[in-house]
Amino acid sequence: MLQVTPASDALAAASGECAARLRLVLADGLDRETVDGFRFSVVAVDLGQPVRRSGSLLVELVVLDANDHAPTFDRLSYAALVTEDTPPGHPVVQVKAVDQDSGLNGKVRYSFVGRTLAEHGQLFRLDADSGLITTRRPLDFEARSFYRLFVAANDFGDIYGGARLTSHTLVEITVTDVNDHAPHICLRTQRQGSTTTNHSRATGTRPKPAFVSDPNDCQNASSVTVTAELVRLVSL
Ligand SMILES: [Ca+2]
Ligand SMILES: [Ca+2]
Ligand SMILES: [Ca+2]
Repeated sequence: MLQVTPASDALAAASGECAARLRLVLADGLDRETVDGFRFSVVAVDLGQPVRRSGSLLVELVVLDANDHAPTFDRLSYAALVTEDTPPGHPVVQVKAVDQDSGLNGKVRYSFVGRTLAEHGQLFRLDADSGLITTRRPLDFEARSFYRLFVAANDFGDIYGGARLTSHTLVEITVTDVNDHAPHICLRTQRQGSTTTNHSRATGTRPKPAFVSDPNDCQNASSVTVTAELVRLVSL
């Protein structure tokens, strides 16, 4: 990859009267992430007679970094399940991106993209350094059971006056149900035609079949049907 200019023959021809100029030029591109340095010797030989003499120069070349890599997430997207009774501050999922550059060029900082931050930033928190997503507030399956969060990973390439490189990933969070709602019973009396709830039925009235609702998911609300039938039998 490296060559010595001028060539050794030219050096030898010029060495009789004055020092030759030595110039190193790149014959190919460098990649610090592949090879971050070179160490070699340049040897100058005269044409002396009867003995040729030589001198050498040890060259150590350090390849400095350029911000030529964007952070790369270890997955195209992330998915997590979380129960709705998860307490605030509880970890939900952790994203991870790596950047092959060195120093600040390779340091990764995570953030929600603007729209995600505006829509869900009050509910979810993303740690800028670790990529850990936690809850800020209690979740509610009955209010919303699915979230799509768009996360950006930035390096710090702009610190050196260059461009900051960015990658994105998608985090899908599914909130699962817990049985956090008791069935709500509504009784409609014949006499008043009015609605009472739970244990507030008036004495002497004959209720029609009860209407029972449960905002929980089907599985957690399935026992409501049995309960409702019992209420109706007792009432009749
Ligand atoms: Ca980088
Ligand atoms: Ca680099
Ligand atoms: Ca529930």
